[in-house]
Amino acid sequence: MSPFRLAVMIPAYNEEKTIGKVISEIPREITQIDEIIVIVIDDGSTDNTRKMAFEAGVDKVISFKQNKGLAFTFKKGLDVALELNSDIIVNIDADGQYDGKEITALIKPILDNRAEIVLGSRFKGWIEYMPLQKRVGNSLATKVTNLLSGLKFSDTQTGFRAFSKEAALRINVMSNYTYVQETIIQAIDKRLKIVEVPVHFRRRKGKSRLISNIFSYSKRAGLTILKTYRDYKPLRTFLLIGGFVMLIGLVFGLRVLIHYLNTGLVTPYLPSAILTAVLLIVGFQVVTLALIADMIGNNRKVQEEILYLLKKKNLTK
Ligand SMILES: Nc1nc2c(ncn2[C@@H]2O[C@H](COP(=O)(O)OP(=O)(O)O)[C@@H](O)[C@H]2O)c(=O)[nH]1
Ligand SMILES: [Mg+2]
Repeated sequence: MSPFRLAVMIPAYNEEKTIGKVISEIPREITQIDEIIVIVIDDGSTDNTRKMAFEAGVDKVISFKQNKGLAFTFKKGLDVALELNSDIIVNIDADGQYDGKEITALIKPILDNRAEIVLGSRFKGWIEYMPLQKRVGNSLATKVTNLLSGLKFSDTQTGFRAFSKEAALRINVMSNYTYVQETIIQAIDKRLKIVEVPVHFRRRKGKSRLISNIFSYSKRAGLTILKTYRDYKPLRTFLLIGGFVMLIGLVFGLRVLIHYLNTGLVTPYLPSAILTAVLLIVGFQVVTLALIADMIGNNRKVQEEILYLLKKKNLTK
């Protein structure tokens, strides 16, 4: 039987100061795991991230020539880990905020066959320091993701996660910017069991690489969340929009109708009547769009299944 392998991937962008410590904290032995490989995906760092990673004993470094974004890097990390025939893949940030020693607890639900994905929850765990802005942003993003996914997580933004091989094969990250919510929404749609494990979150040394401005982050992350929802729930998305437009049309139409029934005249309410007609037509068109979007969605499911089988065949042995 081939050895049971754990890959720990670390996306890093100019993290020379912390990457060494992150790597050194990763356990080199865990019961039930035969082999542990540490992979750094260096996203076009212009400092000594690569060098420091090697000094700390990393097993593999993938370097991009230019910065490609965290989500792209994450996707590449999953692919590389699968190519190395990993059975479990852990993602940990390069800034040292998460503690690699907790990987043992993080992967336990997968080893116990209780989960396909494990989220290291900071909010169920212990937060040394998180600026107010981020606290609010995180809780807001978690609420939105929960609303769209219909489940109740405490921390959907965490960068400390574990994936089974099956989950890694199933998930297709589309965004370039952030993978955190997209992976959760997809996983739920694909019926991959997710559990949360409490983790420690330390104060960040140095400035955030990802979030320079909370508003621009919210905009980009929000757009990614909405697009993912649209892609995975096309029928519901467009029915909601179309239905809403038609409902407003009906509200205006009701006035016209009541007046017409009472007096037999439409003329005093002509603007309302025109508005009603326009809203009903537009709403109806969006409802029709829902049917087409649903067909495209079904197509996507078939394509994702093909991609899964291809990945399984080509990326894993
Ligand atoms: N690959 C890649 N990683 C990034 C990028 N920006 C941030 N990261 C990494 O993503 C992780 C989270 O970023 P961080 O700056 O800690 O974000 P924050 O903790 O949410 O403020 C860290 O390991 C960063 O090195 C990027 O553009 N590309
Ligand atoms: Mg961080």
